[in-house]
Amino acid sequence: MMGLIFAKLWSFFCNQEHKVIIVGLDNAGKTTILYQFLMNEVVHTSPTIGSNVEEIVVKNTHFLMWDIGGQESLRSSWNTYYSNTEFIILVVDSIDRERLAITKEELYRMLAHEDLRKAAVLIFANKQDMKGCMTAAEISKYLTLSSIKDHPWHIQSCCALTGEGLCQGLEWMTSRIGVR
Ligand code: G3D
Ligand code: MG
Repeated sequence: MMGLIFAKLWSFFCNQEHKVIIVGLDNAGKTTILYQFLMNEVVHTSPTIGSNVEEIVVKNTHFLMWDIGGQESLRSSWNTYYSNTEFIILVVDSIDRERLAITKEELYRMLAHEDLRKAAVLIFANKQDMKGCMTAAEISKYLTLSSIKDHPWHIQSCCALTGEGLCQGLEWMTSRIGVR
């Protein structure tokens, strides 16, 4: 049932041309979230186009996903994938308190980028099944999301292992499309 709704939402979303990039530190759960999308069989992957970049093409929609946990030297080329991005999905490991500062740094670096000025940001507070994890509210406060006025943003708690919360995240994204 859950899977069906998810597949419907996902295919609705994918039938339109909207570029989405999925970012987050390594181990945040990006690949697992992507796997949930792949299970709905409306997507296929193209070969890896870079050591830390994966491209997924669904009809005319391009999904570029990369880990921002790489070395500083690799990060400089990431912005070549920013142009025309409508949505940024930022995946946060809610148990990883130590590296939340790095995530914050990367978030604000992205938001300041010219090519991402029109992008809306969906933050997934992932791994909510883990004991002692930060809540979405705590992460929101730490990342000072309420200070972001020039980009639409939304934070959604989720568990990529079960798929819980992923639908709600996509729903927010589709609701944004109506606004534009
Ligand atoms: P990445 O692609 O962002 O680097 P992955 O991250 O998707 O590879 O996930 C990293 C690890 O976190 C994986 O564990 C994965 O199973 C786990 N993980 C992802 N999402 C969740 C979640 O919601 N809850 C829990 N408990 N674990 C999650 P392994 O052990 O395979 O490395
Ligand atoms: Mg990965």
